Amino acid sequence: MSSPLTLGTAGHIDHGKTALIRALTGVDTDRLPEERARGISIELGYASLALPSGRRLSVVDVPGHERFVRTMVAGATGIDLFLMTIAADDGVMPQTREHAAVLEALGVRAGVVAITKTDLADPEVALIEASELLPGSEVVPVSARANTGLDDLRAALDRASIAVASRAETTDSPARLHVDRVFTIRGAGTVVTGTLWSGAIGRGDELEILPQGVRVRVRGVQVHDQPLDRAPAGQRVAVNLAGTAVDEIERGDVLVSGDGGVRPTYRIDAELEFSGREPEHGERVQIHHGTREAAARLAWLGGRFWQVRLEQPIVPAAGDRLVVRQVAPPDTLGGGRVLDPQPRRHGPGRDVLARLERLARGEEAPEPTGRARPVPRTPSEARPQKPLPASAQALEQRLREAGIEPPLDSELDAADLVALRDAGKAVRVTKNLHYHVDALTDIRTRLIALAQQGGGVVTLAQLRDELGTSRKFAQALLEHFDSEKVTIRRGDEHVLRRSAAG
Ligand SMILES: Nc1nc2c(ncn2[C@@H]2O[C@H](COP(=O)(O)OP(=O)(O)OP(=O)(O)O)[C@@H](O)[C@H]2O)c(=O)[nH]1
Ligand SMILES: [Mg+2]
Repeated sequence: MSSPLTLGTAGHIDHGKTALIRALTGVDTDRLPEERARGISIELGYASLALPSGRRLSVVDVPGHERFVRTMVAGATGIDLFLMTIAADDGVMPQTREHAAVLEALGVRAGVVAITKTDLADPEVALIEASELLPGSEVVPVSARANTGLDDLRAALDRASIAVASRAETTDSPARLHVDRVFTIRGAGTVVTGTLWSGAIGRGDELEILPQGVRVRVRGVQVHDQPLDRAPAGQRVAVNLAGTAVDEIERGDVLVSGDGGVRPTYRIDAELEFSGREPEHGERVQIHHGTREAAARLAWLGGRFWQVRLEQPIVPAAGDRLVVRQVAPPDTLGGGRVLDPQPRRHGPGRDVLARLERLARGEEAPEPTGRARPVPRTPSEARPQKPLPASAQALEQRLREAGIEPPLDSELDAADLVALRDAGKAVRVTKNLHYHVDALTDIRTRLIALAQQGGGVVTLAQLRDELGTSRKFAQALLEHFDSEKVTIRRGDEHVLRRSAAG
């Protein structure tokens, strides 16, 4: 059997993507009542398409509306080939171009163009526009209404598939799935779906959800509603997870095997190309990676190289694709490739450029200075490690001894505090309160034990008594552990999350 591949639709609103997928597969991917009422796609839709050769494609049907381009990008990451629709009566329109730019940025070059609605208009002009926009792709006139051209389209998709190497050949590599949906099934629990980028996932696997770091076990795997022992990469997979609740995972998170090698990062060095306007140095943009979207500043390093400084962590590997979009008005600027997923913070320079050139050519290029660093959890922690000055060491000692009741930030030296935080020794708990990391770890253990004694629930008064401290400190700590997703607030109670219970 040929290897699994994923096909993504693309094209302007109302150009017949969903109608064409229904004509090809029998599946109406517009499932939401709002989609049916408005006659447009809003969310990603999924189907399975059998080709004449026997190959089966996982289909992701995307919305064309200009307000949902971000959803389109989330659906298009991880696809192997595209099905671009251009309506015969409308021709190339703004989102035809924008989706083409997204596909280009994602490096998805294989695909077929369908000129749709040929029962309404002569396809001639659209055919010419299509071959200008996507030279190198086969163009097939079709009509979902009159059921014409569908066999030609299936045959063209078979031809386009041959040229694509399936990701299933990467089964030896660690598993990585970028989550696009999370839901519960009665009796089964939490299910996540997404396109499996690499590796394989099977029942019993111990995996991790990043960036949260929640450990989960796989209860079952399905591909297009069929249970499998083990699903290889290159297709859409639904994974039933034990050890996590639905509210602990969202679109954009990444399910990885422990040896995945990928880590959350707030910074990457990338090779970028812009089809439209080139961004300014320091410009704030939207970065799309996998199914995640995060704001970032772009620092120009010279040539086509940029450092991307993110406001939210992403979980990339070298070689992953990125899409760069303008914040306002929203538009796709371009995209490119991750060269270094964990660089230090740096500007341009001859050594930097030489190293990035080597990485771009696929050569090894170790960083000049030591690279072993702890996983950065916050942008400030991601700064390079410097030895602590003596005054900061003294402050560390003071915080450690203060334990549950540290002094207010205003009583401390701000520079030393920042140095401690950067070194991972101090953790900000409220706007003006830092704890020593060891004290906080200890408190977390006691909080979890206390909650477990109380049937999974803890109150402010209970934590205050347990720690023998004041209401003020207990309150600050509970808010911190709520935000760290150890507990979740329900009225006056704080409920221990299953993932934290260990
Ligand atoms: N006459 C005719 N109408 C079509 C054809 N294909 C689609 N339509 C109609 O065009 C309208 C839009 O079709 P959809 O398939 O929902 O378009 P879409 O590209 O999925 O739209 P979005 O997902 O919202 O971007 C619907 O009313 C369809 O019935 C066709 O081949 N011929
Ligand atoms: Mg649609």
